[in-house]
Amino acid sequence: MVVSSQTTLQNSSHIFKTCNIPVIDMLDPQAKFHITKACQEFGFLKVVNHGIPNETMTNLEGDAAKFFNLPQCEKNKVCPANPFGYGNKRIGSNGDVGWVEYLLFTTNSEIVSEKSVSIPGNSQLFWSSLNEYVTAVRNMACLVLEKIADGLTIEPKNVLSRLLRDQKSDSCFRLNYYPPCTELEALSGGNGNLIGFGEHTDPQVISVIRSNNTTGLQISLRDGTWVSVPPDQYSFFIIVGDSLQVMTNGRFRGVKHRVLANSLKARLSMIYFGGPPLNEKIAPLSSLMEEGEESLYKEFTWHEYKKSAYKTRLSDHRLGLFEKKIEVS
Ligand code: GA4
Repeated sequence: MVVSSQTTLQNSSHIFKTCNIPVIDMLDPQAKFHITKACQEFGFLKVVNHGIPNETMTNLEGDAAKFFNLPQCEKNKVCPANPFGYGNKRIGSNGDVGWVEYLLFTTNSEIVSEKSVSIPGNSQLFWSSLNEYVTAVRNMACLVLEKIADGLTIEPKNVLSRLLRDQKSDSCFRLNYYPPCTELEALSGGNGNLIGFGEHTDPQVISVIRSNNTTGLQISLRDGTWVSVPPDQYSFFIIVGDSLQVMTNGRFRGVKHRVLANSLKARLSMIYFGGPPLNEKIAPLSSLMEEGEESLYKEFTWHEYKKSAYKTRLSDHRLGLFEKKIEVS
């Protein structure tokens, strides 16, 4: 495992540290151990040597940029995100706002449904770049999950990846566009930190994020400090979701992350959220539990968790409702 160098990074008027984010070389025979360690310590890691052609990323990036550069009235013709569709500043339906525009799609293990969102113009190229990208990234997410199973020495090897490969996998995909904010100082109330996408954990199993070369993404370390993640358009970042936290009975932690607006450059990110089928029970994997170990969570299905999560605000501690209260005698 390589660790990225420690630097500081200027994000508008505030200086945020960047930390030693684990970098995993997928071709390294030891990758399974490094990934597992990174998921335990950070819930976050960067993947290099992933084998996904750069073209797969840049094609979609180009098509997405074309969409977000359309006149506002054209973008407004796309169905408003509820939750799937085009969104502008409003995130979810519980009052969260951010300096962001987005397209949110639903996807199972095979295809990003064209029915969920109607893209203006001749959208065939858009859909083909999108499906090519999502297929490649899903395969990579499955490989990462298989390495995790291996690293944790649990059987079968596909115990986690099967959730994303299931035909009924309830996954989604999001294109986020953060326009440069020239009024950043004024809008941020003078502290220079305007929220692009507010702090949150992802409810699913695993998320894979790729962005253009613009800063903004930050993760929260276990001690609560926010650190900036230096952008890298050739790599992918893996985020542990709430469901994986539960399946590992808290050995892995869903990482809190957020995006800050940038005053100069637009940020464009693409995120695949790998989720289980709706009827899947989300519970600690029995092959991982030690003798006498009890689940930290109440029993629930992905459908129950998702329903509850979509009623929360971004920064809420969504898993709290499902944690077993420890009795102190
Ligand atoms: C966070 C992860 C994904 O982007 C998402 C988001 C969803 C949305 O944008 O509609 C949510 C958010 C996310 C969690 C809490 C609820 C639902 C916005 C929100 C306030 C698509 C997801 O699955 O959960």
